Amino acid sequence: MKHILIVGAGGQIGSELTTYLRKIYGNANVVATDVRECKNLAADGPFEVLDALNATSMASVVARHNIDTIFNLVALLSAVGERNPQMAWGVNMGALMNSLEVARQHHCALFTPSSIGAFGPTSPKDGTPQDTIMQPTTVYGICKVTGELLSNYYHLKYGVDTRSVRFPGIISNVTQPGGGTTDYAVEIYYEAVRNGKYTCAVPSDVYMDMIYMPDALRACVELMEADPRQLIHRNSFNIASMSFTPEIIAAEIRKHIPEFEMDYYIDPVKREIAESWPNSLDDTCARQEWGWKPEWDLEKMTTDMLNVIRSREK
Ligand code: AKB
Repeated sequence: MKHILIVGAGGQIGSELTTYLRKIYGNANVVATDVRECKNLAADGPFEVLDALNATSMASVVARHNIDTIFNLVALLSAVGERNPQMAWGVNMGALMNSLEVARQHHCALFTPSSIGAFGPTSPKDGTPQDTIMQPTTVYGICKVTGELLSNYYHLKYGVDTRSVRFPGIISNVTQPGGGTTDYAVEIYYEAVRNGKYTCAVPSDVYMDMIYMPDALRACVELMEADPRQLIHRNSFNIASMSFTPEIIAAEIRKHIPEFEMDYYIDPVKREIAESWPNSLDDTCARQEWGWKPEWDLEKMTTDMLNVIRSREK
């Protein structure tokens, strides 16, 4: 990766991935784009307003900046997708199709995140394997499975260097996620610090895989830098680092804030989605094919999240 384009850089992953990549590859070599102005991303490197649904504009940015690697981070997440499935399909698949085509025409590598949402109620629940039944029941999941297949197709048919990981819920303290089922695991830390209590929309006993942002960012770079000869899979790798329920994360927060209280006001859409997803993924293939190894667990992450949020809220 020498000249990188990030599409959808204003979101939860993009806002931190831009900074992370700029530190590694140099500010001038990482072009951040989003459908909206993002002053923070424009402050230390190239930024352009780009509608990912406009393939001509995307191709023009790629050509002007001599891009060799594209990160397509445009996504309407699982819960918001259920409110407007047609729009979710249009945005998620439109951005992917344009990224694939621009990558094919301009000889770029392409990273597009998939998700635990690519699995569904018929997938094995515990230690969900890399290659297994994938029949998601959300439009988001259907986009992710289609995206994985289409990305593999572009690799097999046109030789495009497409790669991807199936992200768990990502927990971070820079940009809040929006419209996801796993968002509770971010909100809970902010509410614990600000108000000492949190009302959770996901049932207390539902396990989902989660990952701390530093591990998620490292996974993107390590996969894109991996020797292609080692990759048996491409789109998309299971990665895992921790799996917990709302009750378990609340108990971890209480180690730092003993008076922290949590109650529940269940969102039926989020309940159905959360219950349809795996409890935990098996990430053996990512470990074997490109050396994936998480560095953060729930305990370490909770200490860090609370410290960062506390210092910022002072
Ligand atoms: C969501 O909850 O929709 C996302 C995801 C797991 O892909 N965070």
